[in-house]
Amino acid sequence: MNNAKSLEAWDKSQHFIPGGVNSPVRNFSKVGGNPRFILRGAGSKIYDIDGNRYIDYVASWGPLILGHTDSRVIEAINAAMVNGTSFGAPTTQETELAEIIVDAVPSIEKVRMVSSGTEATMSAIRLARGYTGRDKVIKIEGCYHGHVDSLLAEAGSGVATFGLPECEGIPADFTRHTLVVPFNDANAVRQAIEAHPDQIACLILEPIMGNMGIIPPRDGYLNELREITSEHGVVLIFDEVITGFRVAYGGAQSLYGVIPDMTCLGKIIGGGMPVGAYGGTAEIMRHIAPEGGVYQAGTLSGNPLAMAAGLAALKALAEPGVYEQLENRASLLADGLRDATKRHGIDAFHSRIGSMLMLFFSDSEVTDAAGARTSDTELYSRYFGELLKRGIYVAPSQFEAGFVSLAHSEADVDATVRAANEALSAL
Ligand code: KE4
Repeated sequence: MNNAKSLEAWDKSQHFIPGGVNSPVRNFSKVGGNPRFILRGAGSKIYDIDGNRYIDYVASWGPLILGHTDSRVIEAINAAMVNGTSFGAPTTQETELAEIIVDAVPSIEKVRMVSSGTEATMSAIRLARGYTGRDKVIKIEGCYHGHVDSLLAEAGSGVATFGLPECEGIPADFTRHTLVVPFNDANAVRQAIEAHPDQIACLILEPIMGNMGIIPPRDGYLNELREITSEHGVVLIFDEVITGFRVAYGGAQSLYGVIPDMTCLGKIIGGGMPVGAYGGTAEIMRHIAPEGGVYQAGTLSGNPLAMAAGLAALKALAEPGVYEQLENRASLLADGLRDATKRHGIDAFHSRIGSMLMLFFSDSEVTDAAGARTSDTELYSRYFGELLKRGIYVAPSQFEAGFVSLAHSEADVDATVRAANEALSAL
């Protein structure tokens, strides 16, 4: 597979852009090799500037649940574009998208649009702090909520000790109010709350972890979190930036029947355009400016092109049979990959919820971040490279998720399973 032009493009981009990319995970540093510079996408495929074609399971990290260049989305953007790209004034399309989200997501009575998932989670915890008058937040080890200073915290020495900055540039003070506890351990949350009575504003988590590979909640875990947080007046925030409209039209909260106080969204609701959103009960949301005293703003919030793309995407997802098709295609793929690792005698733990799936090269079940970290990431890197050679584009990191779209055909799945068998043989 020739990738001379991608190599040249990367060489040049590194002169002007840190790491040559506008988001770290794209530069293949976790898996080695050079990033492929993409020319275009179409349906389930992407094409790089050397003319190589890949079946794409990254899907722009989740947004493209309809596949690339879905005609409904492209036409919606084109129609919106001729009227203007941005006004900085309200449009009825923002209200229309808000209404769809309110109707679809059980926890959301009112919603504010922003331009990224990071903005959504950052604003949500600020609102929870303003609403409760409390300063501390609890997050789950291994959950990623965007690059929010106070949420880029790793576990302190003990359960009830405060988080430590997980990267340079974050003052220790910024994570001093952040408690970090393991996933799938409701007791740890109870302990952290009881150790700081009336001081915890919120608990924020991905209801299905999608940034450590994919780790589903244990039976009853989310229900217990709902009970504990209600008991102590702690705002429960589900970060559904990945899972919103992905695992079900109403997100993970509708799949598991556990309704948080607030929800963060992104990715799919923008149809591939820059978007994020946070919403919750009207009682909480009335504390956001201009109604309330918690400030949040954004030049391109509710951007007309993002609204047009998001509306087209969510209307398409509201069609009957959509989630059944996603489930059928993804389970076909997951079964094929599971058979492949078994046939090759390679220890792997396969994880899938709906159309998001990932495998860990591990001989045991992965139920939290610590478990994910014991998986063989070096083997994953080699597997990634062998798949890429064979025209299959999966996440360039073990600690991400794979996505099946409505554009993935059974032929795509068959081709992927065949390539996976060849890749595993080559390991
Ligand atoms: P953005 O700011 O990247 O739009 O969203 C941040 C975010 C918030 N919450 C969850 C659960 C997320 O997964 C994300 C971002 N996801 C990553 C990939 N897992 C985006 C890809 C990237 O960082 O390049």
